[in-house]
Amino acid sequence: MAATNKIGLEKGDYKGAPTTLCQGCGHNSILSQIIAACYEMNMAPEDIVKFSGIGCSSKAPTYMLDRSFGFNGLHGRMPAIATGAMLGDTTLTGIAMSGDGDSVSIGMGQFKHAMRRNISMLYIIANNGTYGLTKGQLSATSEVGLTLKKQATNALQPIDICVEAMASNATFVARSFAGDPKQVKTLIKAALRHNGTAILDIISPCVTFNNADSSYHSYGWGRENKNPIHDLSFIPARDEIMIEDYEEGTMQDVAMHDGSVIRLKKLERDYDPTNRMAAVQILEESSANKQLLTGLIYIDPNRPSFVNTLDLSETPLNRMTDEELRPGPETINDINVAMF
Ligand SMILES: Cc1ncc(C[n+]2csc(CCOP(=O)(O)OP(=O)(O)O)c2C)c(N)n1
Ligand code: SF4
Repeated sequence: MAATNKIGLEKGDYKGAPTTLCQGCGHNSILSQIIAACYEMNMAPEDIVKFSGIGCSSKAPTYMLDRSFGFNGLHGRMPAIATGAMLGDTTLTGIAMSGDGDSVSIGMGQFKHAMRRNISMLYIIANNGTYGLTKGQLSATSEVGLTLKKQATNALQPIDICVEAMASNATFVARSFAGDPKQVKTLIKAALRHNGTAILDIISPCVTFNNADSSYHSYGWGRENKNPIHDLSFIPARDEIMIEDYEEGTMQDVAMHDGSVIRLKKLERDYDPTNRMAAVQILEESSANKQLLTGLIYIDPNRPSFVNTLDLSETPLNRMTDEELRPGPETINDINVAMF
């Protein structure tokens, strides 16, 4: 008999339709880690809502969590749909999957406003430096000098997703590589517990259109240039925090709002992901040194999410009656009078 988690579900209960993405596509490995994280965190699929835009990456949510709710938006417009849904039902956990074309080329405005508002959701950008679905055009994250089949050589500066996230006051900024499933899964788990927008920029190679070893979004380049800033583990609230065999001074714990903890084990350098200036600096340094910096780059677990800022009622809006949602002219009048 297949193993079950604490809510009695098998891993298969978290799967979706069979993938139609190319074999070896990084997006498939990201999907596997989302499925594993939700299973291991004992999340009911019915309490999850998936969001996406347009692209191979945005098709991907079809291939996971088929018992969850799902919205597939217009190209680059997913954050607006997610904003509405996450305000409409505050009991759900949001998982957004987008691409560099979807979020950073056509959808940059929407992407930035989601972070500014701090909409509570895991927001993955499966970053392959190309438009895979439309057969391999250059994207806004393609590096200078990248030459793609049937395309000119890119002469324009790339947009760095994590730098943009920092500039937009995102409260959780991380980068990973689809070829590092352990780190991807740990970051997904932490992001699912974050009370705000958790940006996960995952380099996710497009094996069909952008996987030459010299390309910054390929498996070869990622494996050669990956530079993790720490070893991560995630300890859910209620699980006993085990004392592990780490040397003093080599570890840092960051507490999440629900009591879960992200434990960061120092690798080569001391790095504090709650230090905003350090985050901006390390991103600039890694870009200058042409390194694929991975790990939890920045976190602010204390800033209020959009729902907290708006001070929404305990009862989700989608559970209220028409009378409760439209209080009528007398109530509006009372409110106006009270404001004078
Ligand atoms: C308004 C609009 N413009 C252009 C397109 C064509 N189009 C579809 S997907 C896509 C890019 C997808 O790239 P990305 O988000 O990086 O996803 P990938 O396929 O690489 O995973 C484009 C330009 C569209 N569907 N709608
Ligand atoms: S075309 Fe590229 S991005 Fe699309 S499924 Fe194939 S490998 Fe993945």
